[in-house]
Amino acid sequence: MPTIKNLIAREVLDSRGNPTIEVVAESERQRAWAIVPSGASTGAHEALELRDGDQRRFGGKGVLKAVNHVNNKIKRKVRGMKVHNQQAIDELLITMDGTENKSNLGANAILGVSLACAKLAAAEAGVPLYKSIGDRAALLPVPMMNVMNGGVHANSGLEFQEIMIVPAGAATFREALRMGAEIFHTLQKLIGEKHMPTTVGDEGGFAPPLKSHEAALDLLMKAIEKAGYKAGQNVWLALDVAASEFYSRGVYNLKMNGAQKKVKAPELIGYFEKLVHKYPIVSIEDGCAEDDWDGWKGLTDRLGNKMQLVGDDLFVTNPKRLQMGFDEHIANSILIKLNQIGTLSETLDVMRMARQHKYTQVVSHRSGESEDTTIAHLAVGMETGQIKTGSLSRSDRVAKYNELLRIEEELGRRARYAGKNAFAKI
Ligand code: 2PG
Ligand code: MG
Repeated sequence: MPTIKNLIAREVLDSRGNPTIEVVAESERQRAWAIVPSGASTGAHEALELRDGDQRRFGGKGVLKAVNHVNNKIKRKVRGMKVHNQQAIDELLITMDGTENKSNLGANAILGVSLACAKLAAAEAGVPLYKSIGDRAALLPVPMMNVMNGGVHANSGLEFQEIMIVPAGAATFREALRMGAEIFHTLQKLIGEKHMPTTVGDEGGFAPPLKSHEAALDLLMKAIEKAGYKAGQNVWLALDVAASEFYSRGVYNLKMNGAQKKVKAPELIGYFEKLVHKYPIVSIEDGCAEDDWDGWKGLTDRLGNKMQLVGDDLFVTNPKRLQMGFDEHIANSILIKLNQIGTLSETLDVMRMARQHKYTQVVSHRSGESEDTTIAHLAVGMETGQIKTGSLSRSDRVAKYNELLRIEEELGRRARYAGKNAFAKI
């Protein structure tokens, strides 16, 4: 039985140029690494990302404390553990930390170790990570591609954080990716024709200064058509509203029908209903704020039987919050982000829980990413059928799509594309 011989942590940069932690795990014969991502529209109930707060380095964003925790305390305890016993490794990390939100060692330190060890175990077994997660897994996810960035990810002036295309009508993942790229480039041309900048936001999507969310949706519909596809037949739309970011004390402050408005949840939901009526939107993420359970209840009652309603900031990949969702019949889907909870084992548990309750799952990147492609493996290994990992530009986003291409090819005839079946409500 191979054991963990060494852990090495270091401070590296993420896709926004902010420091993050990389962990290398070594056994006698193998080594594996993982880089932890970082959010911007972070949910209030997420596990804690430990930052140094030392203003003399990276504006306080350094992660040397987390790095030191791995290189000292954690390494001492993890050394000698069996590589394949992920559960025991993760439990040790949780116990060592001893807090509810992993604020002691830092969820970034903990996740780096958890993932590096998982990859080391896969390397020792001589299989790719997706196979060591799900031995017989062969389902390629439908990508939700964030081609229009807004909210806190870009300064477009639009509150909706993400407007995504969903090529669920493709026959294979490879074809879905091509469709996405073609639509992305057509959209680029259309924005250029309007003499607007085609520079991109944090997740590689465009962020033109449009007057309304409808204008963005119209432009995207046009791009789909011009690229030769049919919206509502082979490509659909999805939103990440990220409503917590424009919510304060019961009031949502956003552009609706082209004008800045301050509204309560029922009016916001009415606005979504209007949009859903007009555009082929199959999924809305964080339509209400993270602690607005009443708003969420109304949203689920009014739209939950028509479409996918994804809880991101709402559930934060946390079993307790997800259980509240089941109990109150709130949302019908969960966004899965490893660093919201902090270990692979806990993430897999939440995913199993969601499956049992027939909530769909979308494995997700963070707005601050890296060359690490773990989430592609997680989506296939757990056969979630959906992934969101940004636009069709910038290597931190495209790296995940490229990894999915490799996995699809490796699976050969066994590979299946989740397609429309991934969405209970298409
Ligand atoms: C989200 C994510 C990823 P962030 O809100 O879904 O798109 O953004 O990582 O900034 O929380
Ligand atoms: Mg989100």
